[in-house]
Amino acid sequence: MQEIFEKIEEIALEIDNLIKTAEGGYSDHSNSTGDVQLKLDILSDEIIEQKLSSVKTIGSLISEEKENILEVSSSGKYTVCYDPLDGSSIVDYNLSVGSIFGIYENGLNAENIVASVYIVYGPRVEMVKTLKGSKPEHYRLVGTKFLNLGTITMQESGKINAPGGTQKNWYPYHKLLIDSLFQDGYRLRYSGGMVPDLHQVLLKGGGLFSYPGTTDKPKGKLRDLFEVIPFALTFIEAGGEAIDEHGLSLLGIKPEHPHDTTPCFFGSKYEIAKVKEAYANA
Ligand code: AHM
Ligand code: MG
Repeated sequence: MQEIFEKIEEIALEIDNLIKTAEGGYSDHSNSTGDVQLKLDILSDEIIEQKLSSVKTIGSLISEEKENILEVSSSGKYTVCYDPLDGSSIVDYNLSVGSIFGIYENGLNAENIVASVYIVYGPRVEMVKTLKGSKPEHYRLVGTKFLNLGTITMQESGKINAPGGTQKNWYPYHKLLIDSLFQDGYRLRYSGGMVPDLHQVLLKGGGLFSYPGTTDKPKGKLRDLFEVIPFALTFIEAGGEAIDEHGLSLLGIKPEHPHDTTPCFFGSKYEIAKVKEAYANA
C-alpha cells in the first residue's frame, strides 16, 4: 500500500503541473459515459496509468475515463479505481478540481474498499488519505513534499449546504429538505467540483453535500467506484456519515457495472438524520 501512496504523491505533482501548463479545451474523444473529454482529462489519465501500472501489488486499474478494466499484474491483490481529473466542467474557468482514488481488495464492492486518496488542486494542493479503520490524514504540498497536517474529525453538525443536481429536476421531498436547511440558517457552498466541495464540508467539520437522484437522472450523476465509495470511506472514518437515497450506508453498495452511479449524501450526523427523515416517505 505504501508504494501506491508514494506513486499517488508523484501523480499529484505531475497533474498539478499539467493543470498549470497544459493547453485547455476539449479533445476529439468521448469517455465511456459519453462525456466529451478535455485534453487535461486524457493527459491526467495517461499519467496515472503509466505510474500505477508498474506497482506490483496492483492487479488491475479502472479509470473513469475508460470503458475497460486494465489488467496490470497477475500477482497484484489491489484494484485501483480512479477519476483522474474530477471537475471537467470547471477546470477551464480556474476553479479548484481534484483526483480521486479508491483502492479495493477482493472484488469491486463498497465493502471491499481498503483505502482512498483524493487530491485537491486549488490555491494550495492538498491530499486526504484514508485507510479503512483509521482517521483520514490531511496533507498539504509544500515545495515538492506533502506535509502531514494531522487527522480529520467531523463534528455532530455544521453550517454549510452543498446541493448538487439541476434544481428544476429535484423531487419535491428533496427540495423540501434543501429549503429546510436554508431556513435553519445553512449557507450555500457549491462550486460544481465534488472534491473541493466535499473537502470544505470535511475540514469545516460538518454540513451536507448532496447529489440526489433527479427526474432526468434517477440514479444520480456521481460514479460509485471512482467518486461515491472513496468519499464514503473518508466521511465515515472521519466520524461523519455517507448514505444513499434509501438511508443506507454507501459502504454497502454493490455496483453491477464499473460506471454505475448512485444518489449520494455526505455530511455530519445531524444533517444526515435530516436526509433520512426527508426521504423516509419518498
Ligand atoms: P466530472 O467527473 O465529469 O467532472 O463530473 C463530476 C462532477 C462533480 O465533481 C460534481 O459534484 C458534479 O459533477 C457537478 O455536477 P453539476 O454540474 O451537475 O452540478
Ligand atoms: Mg468525476
